[in-house]
Amino acid sequence: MADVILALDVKTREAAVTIAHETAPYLDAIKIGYPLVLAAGLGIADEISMEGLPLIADFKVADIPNTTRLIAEEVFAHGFSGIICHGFVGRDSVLACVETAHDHDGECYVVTEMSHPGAVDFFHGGIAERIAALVCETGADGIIAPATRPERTQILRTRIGTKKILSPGVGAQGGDPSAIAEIVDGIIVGRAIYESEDPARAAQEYARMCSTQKI
Ligand code: OMP
Repeated sequence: MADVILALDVKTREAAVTIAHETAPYLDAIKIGYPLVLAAGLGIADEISMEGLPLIADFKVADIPNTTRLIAEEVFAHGFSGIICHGFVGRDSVLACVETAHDHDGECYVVTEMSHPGAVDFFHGGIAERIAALVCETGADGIIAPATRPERTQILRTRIGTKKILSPGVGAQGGDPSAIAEIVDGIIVGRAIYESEDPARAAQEYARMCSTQKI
Protein backbone atom coordinates (compact mmCIF):
# COMPACT_ATOMS: atom_id res chain seq x y z
CA MET A 1 0.00 0.00 0.00
CA ALA A 2 1.49 3.32 -1.07
CA ASP A 3 0.66 6.74 0.32
CA VAL A 4 -0.96 9.39 -1.85
CA ILE A 5 0.79 12.76 -1.68
CA LEU A 6 -0.90 15.75 -3.30
CA ALA A 7 1.43 18.15 -5.14
CA LEU A 8 -0.51 21.34 -4.45
CA ASP A 9 0.94 23.49 -7.23
CA VAL A 10 -1.99 25.89 -7.54
CA LYS A 11 -1.36 29.63 -7.73
CA THR A 12 -3.82 31.19 -5.28
CA ARG A 13 -4.29 30.90 -1.54
CA GLU A 14 -8.02 30.34 -2.01
CA ALA A 15 -7.59 27.40 -4.40
CA ALA A 16 -4.91 25.89 -2.19
CA VAL A 17 -6.97 26.06 0.99
CA THR A 18 -10.13 24.77 -0.72
CA ILE A 19 -8.49 21.85 -2.53
CA ALA A 20 -6.41 20.87 0.50
CA HIS A 21 -9.54 20.77 2.64
CA GLU A 22 -11.62 18.81 0.12
CA THR A 23 -8.96 16.21 -0.63
CA ALA A 24 -7.37 15.85 2.84
CA PRO A 25 -9.55 12.87 3.90
CA TYR A 26 -8.07 10.80 1.03
CA LEU A 27 -4.44 11.93 1.31
CA ASP A 28 -1.44 10.88 3.38
CA ALA A 29 0.56 14.10 2.87
CA ILE A 30 0.60 17.37 0.95
CA LYS A 31 3.61 18.76 -0.91
CA ILE A 32 3.94 22.44 -1.72
CA GLY A 33 6.72 24.30 -3.47
CA TYR A 34 7.67 27.31 -5.53
CA PRO A 35 4.42 27.82 -7.51
CA LEU A 36 2.22 28.20 -4.44
CA VAL A 37 4.77 29.76 -2.07
CA LEU A 38 5.86 32.40 -4.58
CA ALA A 39 2.23 33.23 -5.30
CA ALA A 40 0.83 33.15 -1.78
CA GLY A 41 3.82 33.47 0.57
CA LEU A 42 5.37 30.95 2.91
CA GLY A 43 2.59 31.60 5.45
CA ILE A 44 0.35 29.41 3.27
CA ALA A 45 2.23 26.46 4.77
CA ASP A 46 0.94 27.32 8.23
CA GLU A 47 -2.62 27.34 6.86
CA ILE A 48 -2.29 24.08 4.92
CA SER A 49 -0.64 22.35 7.88
CA MET A 50 -3.87 22.91 9.81
CA GLU A 51 -5.36 20.02 7.78
CA GLY A 52 -3.27 17.82 10.07
CA LEU A 53 -1.37 16.04 7.31
CA PRO A 54 2.40 15.83 6.95
CA LEU A 55 3.53 18.77 4.79
CA ILE A 56 6.53 18.40 2.50
CA ALA A 57 8.50 21.42 1.27
CA ASP A 58 9.50 20.93 -2.34
CA PHE A 59 12.16 23.56 -2.88
CA LYS A 60 14.55 21.04 -4.41
CA VAL A 61 17.27 22.78 -2.48
CA ALA A 62 20.53 22.84 -4.46
CA ASP A 63 22.96 25.18 -2.77
CA ILE A 64 26.05 25.42 -0.59
CA PRO A 65 25.68 23.91 2.89
CA ASN A 66 25.19 27.22 4.72
CA THR A 67 22.44 28.46 2.41
CA THR A 68 20.84 25.01 2.47
CA ARG A 69 20.76 25.14 6.25
CA LEU A 70 19.21 28.65 6.24
CA ILE A 71 16.50 27.53 3.79
CA ALA A 72 15.74 24.37 5.76
CA GLU A 73 15.49 26.29 9.05
CA GLU A 74 12.92 28.62 7.48
CA VAL A 75 10.98 25.63 6.13
CA PHE A 76 10.76 23.89 9.49
CA ALA A 77 9.66 27.13 11.20
CA HIS A 78 6.49 26.97 9.09
CA GLY A 79 4.89 23.65 9.95
CA PHE A 80 6.61 21.44 7.39
CA SER A 81 7.51 17.89 8.34
CA GLY A 82 9.78 17.18 5.39
CA ILE A 83 11.99 18.84 2.82
CA ILE A 84 13.23 17.84 -0.64
CA CYS A 85 16.77 18.63 -1.74
CA HIS A 86 18.85 17.77 -4.78
CA GLY A 87 21.59 15.20 -4.46
CA PHE A 88 23.93 16.30 -7.24
CA VAL A 89 25.20 19.18 -5.06
CA GLY A 90 27.23 16.66 -3.09
CA ARG A 91 27.76 15.20 0.34
CA ASP A 92 28.24 18.36 2.43
CA SER A 93 25.13 20.12 1.11
CA VAL A 94 22.94 17.03 1.42
CA LEU A 95 24.26 16.46 4.94
CA ALA A 96 23.39 20.07 5.90
CA CYS A 97 19.81 19.48 4.76
CA VAL A 98 19.56 16.10 6.52
CA GLU A 99 20.99 17.45 9.79
CA THR A 100 18.75 20.51 9.81
CA ALA A 101 15.70 18.36 9.09
CA HIS A 102 16.58 15.94 11.86
CA ASP A 103 17.31 18.79 14.30
CA HIS A 104 13.66 19.75 13.78
CA ASP A 105 12.32 16.17 13.91
CA GLY A 106 11.70 16.40 10.19
CA GLU A 107 12.60 14.27 7.20
CA CYS A 108 14.84 14.92 4.21
CA TYR A 109 14.18 13.42 0.78
CA VAL A 110 16.83 13.58 -1.91
CA VAL A 111 16.10 13.71 -5.65
CA THR A 112 17.97 10.83 -7.29
CA GLU A 113 16.45 10.92 -10.78
CA MET A 114 13.72 13.21 -12.05
CA SER A 115 10.56 12.16 -13.86
CA HIS A 116 10.54 14.36 -16.97
CA PRO A 117 12.01 13.24 -20.33
CA GLY A 118 15.06 15.54 -20.10
CA ALA A 119 16.13 13.94 -16.82
CA VAL A 120 17.94 11.23 -18.76
CA ASP A 121 20.44 13.83 -20.07
CA PHE A 122 22.29 13.96 -16.76
CA PHE A 123 20.82 11.53 -14.21
CA HIS A 124 21.52 8.42 -16.30
CA GLY A 125 24.93 6.79 -16.64
CA GLY A 126 25.39 6.09 -12.95
CA ILE A 127 24.62 9.49 -11.41
CA ALA A 128 21.29 8.47 -9.88
CA GLU A 129 22.91 5.36 -8.39
CA ARG A 130 25.70 7.49 -6.88
CA ILE A 131 23.14 9.84 -5.38
CA ALA A 132 21.31 6.83 -3.92
CA ALA A 133 24.57 5.78 -2.26
CA LEU A 134 24.95 9.31 -0.88
CA VAL A 135 21.45 9.06 0.59
CA CYS A 136 22.56 6.00 2.56
CA GLU A 137 25.84 7.65 3.67
CA THR A 138 24.19 10.85 4.87
CA GLY A 139 21.28 9.23 6.70
CA ALA A 140 18.64 10.92 4.56
CA ASP A 141 15.16 9.52 5.01
CA GLY A 142 14.39 8.70 1.43
CA ILE A 143 14.53 9.54 -2.24
CA ILE A 144 12.44 11.03 -5.00
CA ALA A 145 12.40 8.63 -7.98
CA PRO A 146 10.35 8.62 -11.18
CA ALA A 147 6.97 6.96 -11.63
CA THR A 148 7.51 7.53 -15.34
CA ARG A 149 10.38 4.98 -15.33
CA PRO A 150 9.38 2.18 -12.92
CA GLU A 151 12.35 0.07 -14.06
CA ARG A 152 14.74 2.83 -12.91
CA THR A 153 12.92 3.25 -9.61
CA GLN A 154 13.17 -0.51 -9.09
CA ILE A 155 16.96 -0.31 -9.53
CA LEU A 156 17.15 2.61 -7.09
CA ARG A 157 15.08 0.58 -4.61
CA THR A 158 17.81 -2.05 -4.58
CA ARG A 159 20.36 0.67 -3.69
CA ILE A 160 18.51 2.21 -0.74
CA GLY A 161 16.97 -0.80 1.01
CA THR A 162 14.06 0.18 3.22
CA LYS A 163 14.47 3.95 2.98
CA LYS A 164 11.37 5.64 1.62
CA ILE A 165 10.70 6.28 -2.06
CA LEU A 166 8.31 9.06 -3.02
CA SER A 167 7.46 8.90 -6.70
CA PRO A 168 6.21 11.78 -8.87
CA GLY A 169 5.06 11.56 -12.48
CA VAL A 170 1.77 9.74 -11.98
CA GLY A 171 -1.16 11.00 -14.06
CA ALA A 172 -0.31 14.15 -16.03
CA GLN A 173 3.23 12.95 -16.82
CA GLY A 174 1.98 9.52 -17.89
CA GLY A 175 3.03 7.37 -14.92
CA ASP A 176 0.67 4.53 -14.03
CA PRO A 177 0.07 4.01 -10.31
CA SER A 178 -0.42 0.26 -10.78
CA ALA A 179 3.11 0.00 -12.24
CA ILE A 180 4.81 1.82 -9.37
CA ALA A 181 2.75 1.52 -6.16
CA GLU A 182 4.22 -1.88 -5.29
CA ILE A 183 7.79 -0.61 -5.13
CA VAL A 184 7.39 2.83 -3.58
CA ASP A 185 6.17 4.24 -0.29
CA GLY A 186 4.19 7.10 -1.78
CA ILE A 187 3.04 8.43 -5.13
CA ILE A 188 3.08 12.19 -5.73
CA VAL A 189 0.12 13.42 -7.80
CA GLY A 190 -0.48 17.02 -8.83
CA ARG A 191 -2.53 18.04 -11.88
CA ALA A 192 -4.48 14.78 -12.08
CA ILE A 193 -6.02 15.78 -8.75
CA TYR A 194 -5.99 19.57 -8.52
CA GLU A 195 -7.05 20.16 -12.16
CA SER A 196 -9.77 17.52 -11.92
CA GLU A 197 -13.39 18.70 -11.98
CA ASP A 198 -13.77 16.90 -8.67
CA PRO A 199 -10.42 16.88 -6.83
CA ALA A 200 -11.82 14.98 -3.85
CA ARG A 201 -13.08 12.16 -6.07
CA ALA A 202 -9.80 12.03 -7.96
CA ALA A 203 -7.85 11.83 -4.70
CA GLN A 204 -10.18 9.12 -3.45
CA GLU A 205 -9.63 7.13 -6.65
CA TYR A 206 -5.82 7.34 -6.31
CA ALA A 207 -6.13 6.27 -2.67
CA ARG A 208 -8.21 3.29 -3.77
CA MET A 209 -5.70 2.30 -6.46
CA CYS A 210 -2.80 2.54 -4.01
CA SER A 211 -4.55 0.62 -1.27
CA THR A 212 -4.96 -2.41 -3.53
CA GLN A 213 -1.23 -2.53 -4.34
CA LYS A 214 1.06 -4.25 -1.87
CA ILE A 215 4.63 -3.14 -1.22
P1 OMP B 1 2.13 16.63 -11.71
O1 OMP B 1 2.97 16.36 -12.89
O2 OMP B 1 1.16 17.75 -11.93
O3 OMP B 1 1.49 15.39 -11.15
O4 OMP B 1 3.10 17.21 -10.56
C1 OMP B 1 4.24 16.50 -10.14
C2 OMP B 1 4.85 17.17 -8.94
O5 OMP B 1 6.01 16.45 -8.56
C3 OMP B 1 5.30 18.60 -9.20
O6 OMP B 1 5.21 19.32 -7.98
C4 OMP B 1 6.76 18.43 -9.57
O7 OMP B 1 7.53 19.59 -9.29
C5 OMP B 1 7.17 17.26 -8.66
N1 OMP B 1 8.29 16.44 -9.17
C6 OMP B 1 8.24 15.90 -10.43
O8 OMP B 1 7.26 16.02 -11.16
N2 OMP B 1 9.33 15.20 -10.90
C7 OMP B 1 10.44 15.01 -10.16
O9 OMP B 1 11.37 14.36 -10.63
C8 OMP B 1 10.50 15.51 -8.86
C9 OMP B 1 9.39 16.16 -8.34
C10 OMP B 1 9.42 16.45 -6.90
O10 OMP B 1 10.52 16.60 -6.35
O11 OMP B 1 8.38 16.45 -6.23
